[in-house]
Amino acid sequence: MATPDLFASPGPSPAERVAELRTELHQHAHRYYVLDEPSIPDAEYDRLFQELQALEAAHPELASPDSPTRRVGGKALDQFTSVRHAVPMLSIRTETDTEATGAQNFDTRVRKELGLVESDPPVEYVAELKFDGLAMNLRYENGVLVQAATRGDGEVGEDVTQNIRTIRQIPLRLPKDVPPVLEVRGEVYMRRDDFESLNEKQREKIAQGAKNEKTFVNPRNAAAGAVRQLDPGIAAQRPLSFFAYGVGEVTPQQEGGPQFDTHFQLLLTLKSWGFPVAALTQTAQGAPELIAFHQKIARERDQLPYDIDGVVYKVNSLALQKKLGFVTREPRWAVAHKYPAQEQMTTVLAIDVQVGRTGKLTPVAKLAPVFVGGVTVTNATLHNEDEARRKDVRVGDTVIVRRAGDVIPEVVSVMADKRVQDAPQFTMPRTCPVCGSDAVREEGEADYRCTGGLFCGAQRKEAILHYAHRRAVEVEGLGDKLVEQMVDANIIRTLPDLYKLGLTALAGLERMADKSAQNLLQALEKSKSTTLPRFLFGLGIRHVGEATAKELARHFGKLDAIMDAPEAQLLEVNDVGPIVATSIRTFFDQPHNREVVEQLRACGVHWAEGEPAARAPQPLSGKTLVITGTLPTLSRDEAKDRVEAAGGKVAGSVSKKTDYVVAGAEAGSKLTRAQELGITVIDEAGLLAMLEAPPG
Ligand code: I6G
Repeated sequence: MATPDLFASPGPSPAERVAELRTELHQHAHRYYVLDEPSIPDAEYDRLFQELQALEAAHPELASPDSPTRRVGGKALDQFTSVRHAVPMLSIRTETDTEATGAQNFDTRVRKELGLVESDPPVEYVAELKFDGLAMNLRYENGVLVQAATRGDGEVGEDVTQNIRTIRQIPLRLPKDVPPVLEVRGEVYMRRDDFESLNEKQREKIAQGAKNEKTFVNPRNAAAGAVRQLDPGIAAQRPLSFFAYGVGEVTPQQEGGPQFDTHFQLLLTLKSWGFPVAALTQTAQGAPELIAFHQKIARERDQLPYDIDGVVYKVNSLALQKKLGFVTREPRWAVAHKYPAQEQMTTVLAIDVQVGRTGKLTPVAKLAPVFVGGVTVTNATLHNEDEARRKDVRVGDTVIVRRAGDVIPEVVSVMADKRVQDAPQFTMPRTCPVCGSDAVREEGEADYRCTGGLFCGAQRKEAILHYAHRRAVEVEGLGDKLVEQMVDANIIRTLPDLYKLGLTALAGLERMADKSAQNLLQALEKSKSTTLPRFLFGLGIRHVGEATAKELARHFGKLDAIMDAPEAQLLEVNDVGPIVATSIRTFFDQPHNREVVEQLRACGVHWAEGEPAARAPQPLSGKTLVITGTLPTLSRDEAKDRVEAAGGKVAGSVSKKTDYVVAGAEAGSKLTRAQELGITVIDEAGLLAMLEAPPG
């Protein structure tokens, strides 16, 4: 049984809590609406807001006209001219029950208010999207846009006409038949792709030392920043979009002018006048169709090109809307039905560094579990060192986490004012957390990488697959499924374990028949006899591709010479620049990698070693060949190897620069092209003769 805590403080009284909440909400609202710098996620703001609403409902004596619950939005900024709305810009009630019951509750309320009974037909609604943007009132006089104003507190907004004029989707002039005064209401928002490229540009500016630039935490925040940008020139560079969803003042309706009976007709008319209306808008009969709409959009939400935080249901008949009227400034005929929030607050318990299959190190924030975007999240990627530094996430920090769709959750910002004192800055480790090898970040790259490719547990599968590849040491039949199984079953830990496999170990694997096991063992045996370039390539040294491996083998002749070569000597090799030389040196400086090479040799992997290349020209030095058709004895790969070993290059297509075309059976267009260009065509016998011939 839990012991009561005798020393626990009694907690604030309702009056104290109401005061606390009001102060806190005022501060957050100021940051959100006025400074466009939200400090808490919307969901957290909603939670505090609802707590205040509930307290005020339970204690009417605590009501106050300046409570945040009495306001629709934010206060107008002094920098913009204030605009008193001809018709107040209200907000709609939010249904926070994100399940189907949210839609059901709304329909039940509407039917009750209208005095409908069960046997009455379903109410017709319009179902729309609730964009995550800013509400805007566009005023047209005689068909010309004369003013654009933000919602502000619902009564008074800000005149942002200059900035809104830069939005291409907003018509500046309307067709002739529109009412003389027409206010169109809708949402200004930023598409996700536009948001990404804007932030990319911001990051570049910051990297180049721009002082007053910042990145934006989400598209809504970026859109708000653009709309309330004091310099319209800058606003014009911020890509905004618009969707219309209703009207404000409309006067007077002319004779023969458009008449609407329903909200849907109104939307169609707005569309015909040139306003963008969301294509997903539809009518819905009763609660079942509202629920179906909510579920359909939930499935499509992540693929939409813009953020939405819910859907909106409105009674379609304007006569019924009038009948339903308003309750405390919110229409009874509309509701916003939310989806689970995609941003939430939580704390960072630790920052771990994970190593990927290819050796990439990724810092990951370990989080106190938080329900966000419909799942419980405990990890959020910090991407790389620069991102982690830029966000300055530290252990113990309170952070905003975002999870949208199937995208990996990420930390969007840190609440610096909640930082634990003396929390140390995160630094990337200089050694791999899995195998202890050096972790290096190459010039011009964002990621640190583990250099213990042959030994590192995280890179095991990739290392084995690469070694066994057809163009490396080649172990026939050793594909990714099999490697996956063998590594997961711990039958092989490092490459040399491959050569210690026996029939019994293999027989235990899924779908491994006796015959396949024998074939694999034979293929392994065969792979022991290889060439130095193949072996070198098979080691998976970063930046050492097939061609570089061949150049290295030709230059040094022996593996030990390569393993011990200082960078200066490596730089003497054709095609080897500083990045490649450093990569080779770092790889062989890792004792674990050298051990693996020794063990492979001890297992019998061998090749013919040669002398360091005499600088004398080779038979095909400087020549480019194209191989086409089927050759009688050599495979395409073998022919390519032989040409390259003789100093030649093999190209994929015929051009004026081609010296010879080697044509086999059924050679097609490449042969025709060679004949057109007058290039010498030879057969396999001709090639073999050239390979034997002395250079010249
Ligand atoms: O804030 C809003 C978002 C979307 C709305 C709205 C809407 O319709 C799709 N509709 C109304 C009538 C209001 N606010 C007041």
